[in-house]
Amino acid sequence: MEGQPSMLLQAASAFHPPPGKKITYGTAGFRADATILSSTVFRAGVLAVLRSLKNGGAAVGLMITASHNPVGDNGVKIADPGGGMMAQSWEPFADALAGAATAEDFVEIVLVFAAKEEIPIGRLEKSEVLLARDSRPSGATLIEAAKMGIASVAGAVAIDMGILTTPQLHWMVRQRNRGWGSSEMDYFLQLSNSFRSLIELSGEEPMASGYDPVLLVDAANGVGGGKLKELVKLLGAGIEIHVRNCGEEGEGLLNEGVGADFVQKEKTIPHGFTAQDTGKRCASLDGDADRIVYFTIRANDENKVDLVDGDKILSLFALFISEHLAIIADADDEKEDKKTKKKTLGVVQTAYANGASTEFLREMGVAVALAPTGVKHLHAMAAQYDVGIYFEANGHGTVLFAPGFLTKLQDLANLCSGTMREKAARTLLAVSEVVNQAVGDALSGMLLAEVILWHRGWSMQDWASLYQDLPSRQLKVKVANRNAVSTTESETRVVDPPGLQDAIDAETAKYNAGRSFVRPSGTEDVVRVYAEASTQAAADALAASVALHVSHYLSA
Ligand code: G16
Repeated sequence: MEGQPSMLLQAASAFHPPPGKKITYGTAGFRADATILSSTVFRAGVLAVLRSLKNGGAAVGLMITASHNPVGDNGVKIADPGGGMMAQSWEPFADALAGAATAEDFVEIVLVFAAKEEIPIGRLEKSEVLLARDSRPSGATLIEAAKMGIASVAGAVAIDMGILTTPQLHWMVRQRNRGWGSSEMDYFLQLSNSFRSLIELSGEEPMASGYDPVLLVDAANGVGGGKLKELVKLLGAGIEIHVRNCGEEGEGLLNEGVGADFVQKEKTIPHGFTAQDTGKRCASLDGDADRIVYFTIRANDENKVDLVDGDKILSLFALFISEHLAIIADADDEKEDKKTKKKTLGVVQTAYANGASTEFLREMGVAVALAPTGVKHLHAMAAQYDVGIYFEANGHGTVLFAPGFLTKLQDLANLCSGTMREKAARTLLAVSEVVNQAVGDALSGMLLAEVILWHRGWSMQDWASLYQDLPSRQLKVKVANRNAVSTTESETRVVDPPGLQDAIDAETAKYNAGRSFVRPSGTEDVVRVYAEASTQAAADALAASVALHVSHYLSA
């Protein structure tokens, strides 16, 4: 073998896939115990270069992170040139690459795929991969494996952006490919400037405002804490953010008893927070800061929190945005909408969305679509609207603005100078800047939530009482092979193993307002169970009985 094939083979021969363990491309990329990941990460480096070559050399992102997983795990997320997750059509190829048993097999898979897809590998054509990692100790070695993968393709350039949050890297990829400023400082300035614009556009704080300028943030002992502290320096007066669980000496382990996943699933106070924080507005990020949930600590119930999850963040955003869309709408717009049947505002949720949130949004008159779990699914559906908001209950989400709609807003702002419509259009333009349109971003989502609460003069109680959540429970079931479960209808119905769905239906029928579904996790080695019912005891009982059926149907 000569040239490119030989370069690939030589480099790939230094990495061996873990024997007897299949690492697949899951909900958000590859994820596994960090000690068995180096071959997968090396191969993901090659994959990212091929993605770049396929897109004419545009920058692609490769993030080393395992997000909400324990500190011993790690993983890879790949950002496409637009800043979103890697195209799903490439996932089977990603699986084949990771699963190739030998270096020779790996090279053959690469070359066959490149020939089929007409990817100019080995011709020294421009290709670029932006790399970053979160704060996990294993990231330092793994990023070197990714660099070796990138270097094994002739002409490919790796740019190491250092330690970042996942959304920062996605944002940088999107910016760079548009020829816009893409440094970390550009990111902080865009968020802080648009935050301050939104505050100015909101005018005076409402009389008798219930908004408390103090916000306590649990940063999951991950990468988000330090980044948030940098951002806070640029926000100016009016908000006082205290960051805890930044992963500093004595603060504890990444994602252990802290962070958005813990708070949302356990509804329990994270480490670093005490009864003294009762009643304060608190928020939790996850390990790579692409999720956020809010909470307050319950009085007289020291361990428990009242959760304001992704569904309520989505509802808050939808209220604010639809209010502003209503101001700018005119008779012509309505006619046009009827003609094209295009909805201006739409929201996307998953089956995990609390039933009460979906009802609240529908009552608001907003179109609600259901997607399977995973930002990649929600993002694609939200992109079909002029303004699309997507959120998973676990706190992943953002707001997308169609490029044509942004132009329309800009024109309107210029035409209607001095009117309410101008102000509303400028507010929506600033919203499009404060949110990270590449992917859900805890820091940017937090700024938008804060602006809206400030604008409405709302306390956490005001926000929480938008609607009353139906009691729910989530459980994880460890099984021999989670992939023996397959689902349909946006993960709400089980197809395999046969009989399991009937058992779930029979259990659900026993409960008032009961709803339950199960699905294999794409990030952890478990089957997830979700149950909702009219009381907490009933939701707990339904989840427990469905979990037993899962264990039974998947045993042996
Ligand atoms: C990732 C995905 C999310 C998904 C979550 C859990 O989040 O980006 O869209 O909700 O995994 O997925 P699963 O239920 O399949 O384990 P993160 O924050 O872990 O990257």
